[in-house]
Amino acid sequence: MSAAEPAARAEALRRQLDHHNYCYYVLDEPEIPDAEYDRLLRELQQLEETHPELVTPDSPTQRVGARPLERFDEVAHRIPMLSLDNAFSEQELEDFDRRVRERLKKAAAKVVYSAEPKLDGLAISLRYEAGRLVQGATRGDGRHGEDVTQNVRTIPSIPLRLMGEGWPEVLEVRGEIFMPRAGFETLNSVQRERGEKTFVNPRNAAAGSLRQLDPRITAQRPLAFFCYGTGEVVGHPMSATHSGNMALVREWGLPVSSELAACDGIAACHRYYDRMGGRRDKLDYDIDGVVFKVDDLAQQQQLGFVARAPRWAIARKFPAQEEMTRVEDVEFQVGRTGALTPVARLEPIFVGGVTVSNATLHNMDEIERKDVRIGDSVIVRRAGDVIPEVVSVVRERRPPDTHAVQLPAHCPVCGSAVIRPEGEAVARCSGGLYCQAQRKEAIKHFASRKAMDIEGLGDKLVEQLVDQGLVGSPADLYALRQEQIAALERMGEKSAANLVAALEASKETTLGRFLFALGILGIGETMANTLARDLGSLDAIESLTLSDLIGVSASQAVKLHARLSDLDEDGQTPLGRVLPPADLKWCRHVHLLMLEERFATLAAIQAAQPEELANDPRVRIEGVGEVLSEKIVTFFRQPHNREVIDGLVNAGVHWPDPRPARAGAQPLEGLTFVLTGKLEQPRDHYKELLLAHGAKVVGSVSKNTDYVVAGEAAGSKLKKAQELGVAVIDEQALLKLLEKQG
Ligand code: I6G
Repeated sequence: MSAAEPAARAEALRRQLDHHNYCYYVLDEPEIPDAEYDRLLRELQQLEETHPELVTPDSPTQRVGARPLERFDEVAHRIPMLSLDNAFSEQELEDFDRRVRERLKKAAAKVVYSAEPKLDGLAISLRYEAGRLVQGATRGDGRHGEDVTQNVRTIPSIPLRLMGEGWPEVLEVRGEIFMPRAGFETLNSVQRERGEKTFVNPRNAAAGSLRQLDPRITAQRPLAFFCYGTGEVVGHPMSATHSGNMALVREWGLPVSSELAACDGIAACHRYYDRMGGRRDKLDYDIDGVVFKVDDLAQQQQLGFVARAPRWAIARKFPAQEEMTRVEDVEFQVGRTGALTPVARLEPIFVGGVTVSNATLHNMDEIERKDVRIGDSVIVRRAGDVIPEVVSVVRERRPPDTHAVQLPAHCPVCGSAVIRPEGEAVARCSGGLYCQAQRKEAIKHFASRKAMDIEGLGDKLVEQLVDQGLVGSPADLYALRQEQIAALERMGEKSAANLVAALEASKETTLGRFLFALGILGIGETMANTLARDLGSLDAIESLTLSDLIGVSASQAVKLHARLSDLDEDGQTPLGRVLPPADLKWCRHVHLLMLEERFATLAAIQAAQPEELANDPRVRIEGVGEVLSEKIVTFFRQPHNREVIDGLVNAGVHWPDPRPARAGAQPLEGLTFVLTGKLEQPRDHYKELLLAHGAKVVGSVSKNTDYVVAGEAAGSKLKKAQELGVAVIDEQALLKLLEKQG
């Protein structure tokens, strides 16, 4: 390479990397795979290592690197960072619009507003000089903030240099730094794994991450940025409207919300607010309202400011999703699988648009982790349709007379012992179907849409049937007589007849649905279908043994044999009672159970040759490991479960062979489908058809997907399929494909 070549190559690499960074973080439309990006970055790093004189401050290699600070310096904002007035009702927004029109002397005309969601993050000002990022500052008191330049440089969606050309000599942009929800969840699970403090919400996580003195910590946090306005601008006329300015900064590579829209008059603002409210929980980030701004900058100037807020903008807030209240008591609810869930009984509080008086505490580990005590003041969160939860305790408000939450020793519903295996977060009632709560939940699950799909058998009806002793297990449902049902509360002849017909119709099902309906711990809808497809019949599933599913290799068998030979037991001890040897990491209780299944006692094992202990599993089912194997086999060994299954089959529940084409090959075997968008028939219908033809149906698109079936309004999955070059077909094409296979 000549002397000029490394410099030219470094600049070319910087341009490419800036471009791909923009595609990935700002447009959310990557053009190259991550590995290719990493390769380019490595090449630039190596080049800069060999030629340190080529390193520029805005090189993508220089996002992180500065040393920790002792403290943040103060920054004076040349143009103050204002705050916003709030409107809490439609009327307050109407009043704002009336004031605007009156001041503009346009009382009879409509004003054009620019609208965008108000992100729940931290306000920031970014300063670019000659297109280079030179400063990032927090809002502070609006006149003085903190210099967090080192930290904002680590945020990938913030360009270190502006794109394109013709940008102002000085460009200050204002916006919000936030943490997307998915990043927040990942960050908290990492914090939890490391035994470190978790964050209460994405906003606190974003604030905590930005205010780190060590930029290397900020760099590891999934922060993002949206620009919502400009500050000082020198050497450029900019646009005559706010939306025009946002279009300009977007061209220069700064991220602007894709939700930014113009609203012609106040009625359009109300519609925008309602629409955004409906989508609030589906966005990737938390928002707490919508900001409306007079779009015309000359009009903005005419309107001016009052105190610290512009007269030309307002935030119409959504109902708060977090509020403070007091824990009056903690009770335990018993679920279908016997899991005890602690539920906080709260002093009623209006949050997320409804009055909440119960909130989940998930499990005992969560109670310990959050240190929740009865009598505490807590922050409760209710977002959308999600079950309200206790997020944290307000420790400063803890009164002296709080008391600890105790896990009950006995099930609050049936009195059976409560078991919490060591190291497990979930405590369970050991009562099984003897427990009314589990019975009710098991029957609700059995009847549910994705299981036996018994129309008209809702939760309230199940509760009545169980409470009145008419139904004790799912099999009893099919013995119900019309007059028994008609005599129940809120039932009549017609609804009873409908339910009897629905029960009759539900008898014709699929093996996958039937297995799912049984409610075996750990067997969700997908796994039930996999078992049905791979094993083909209920008989084959019922007769599975642990050694069919779990293997012990020859070398493992030698080690196991040596350790078990050391044990000095009475010769008759069932292996299931022997603890797995602590020095054999791979060996679990289930391996001993498996050997017990084959050898019956420890003495028999000790007498066997090591190679006799080794075995190959007969069936390998994707996703079935040691834990699930034990659950499946244990379920079918319980006499009461077999009774229920026999009862159901005797009542006439039946299904076609899930592998009708087994004699030949499964026509769609080996193909993976994703269903997305609005289809004319329910997705489950196609899912069952595809599974019956041997295909796999998964929820997300990857390079391993063969077909994406896209209906109306298909969104990100369709986009991803197009990016990855996965075949996209519509519903008609899918039907043709299925028809062709017969
Ligand atoms: O705090 C803010 C959030 C969002 C804002 C803002 C905004 O626009 C979408 N706009 C202004 C003008 C101000 N604060 C002062």
